[in-house]
Amino acid sequence: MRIRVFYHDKCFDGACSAALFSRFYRERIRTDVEFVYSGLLHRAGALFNEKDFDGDENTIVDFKYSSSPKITWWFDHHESAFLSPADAAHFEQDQSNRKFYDPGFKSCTSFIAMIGEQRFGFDSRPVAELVRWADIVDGALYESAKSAVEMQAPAMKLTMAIEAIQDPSFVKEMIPLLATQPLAAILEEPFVASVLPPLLERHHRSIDILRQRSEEKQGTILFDITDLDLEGYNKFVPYYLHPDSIYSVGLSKSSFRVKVSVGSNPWSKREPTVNLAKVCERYGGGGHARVGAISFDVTQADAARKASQEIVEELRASVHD
Ligand SMILES: [Mn+2]
Repeated sequence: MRIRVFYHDKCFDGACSAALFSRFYRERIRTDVEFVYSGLLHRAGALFNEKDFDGDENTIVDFKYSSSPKITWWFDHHESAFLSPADAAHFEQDQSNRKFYDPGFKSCTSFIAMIGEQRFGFDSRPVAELVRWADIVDGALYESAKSAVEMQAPAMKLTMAIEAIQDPSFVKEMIPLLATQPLAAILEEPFVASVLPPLLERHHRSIDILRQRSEEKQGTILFDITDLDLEGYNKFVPYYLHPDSIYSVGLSKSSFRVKVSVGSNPWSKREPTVNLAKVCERYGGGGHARVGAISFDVTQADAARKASQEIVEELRASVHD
């Protein structure tokens, strides 16, 4: 029996969700299974390829809903979970008891742990460390911007590697370890340990670059690093550099997309009032109320820049100081 697990790629919670789902499935659904992992990324255009849903069961975790009959399990906690009202209606009518959605959860990992426990008798105690850190990382529950940027805890080093490493086999190799080993032990694995020093150096360089490139006005930071190979930078650096900010809007670029990242400062003394998922949805993106993103095709850099300008203006206009 082959179970294909689609997860939000380049995301700590996405990888942890895939790991926890696999452990849950093996312990509570059936033992004799082989898991095959496929990362999904937000991009301009179609997100899913029906022909990729080739497992005996196909699961999506921490990513948008698909109404394909081949998808048999789904867990998500993003506010923007449905690509269309038709998809939302399709989910509402689902009676399988295998598709679950709750945007109130800090991480999809903790959501899977709770559903597994309450509905399927799963014992989540052995994965308590994973669940706790998925909530901290995905819910931005760090005590300060400094602690979010300093990379002390093993989970933060793993997050940095998951977000920055381009080779798709890296996260797939890590997933089976995440729900079975302590996070500190995963750092010691040669395929992880070997990539950390250059990534830490790149992280420190990115702080210097963002210091030069970011500008804060009316509580809103704007920066453009599309000319640099920096996708996967730590998203808390802007708030570390501008502690009084409320929002940030950043433009970055990779081989297949130009990304507009829209976030709010988790340590701001002023409450953000704008729902950023809604703002991003207007441009075809999505996310959570306090952090979202929009992906443009790599040839649409001008449209991305225009969107970022409009969003910055909207956010600045909403801030009264
Ligand atoms: Mn998540």
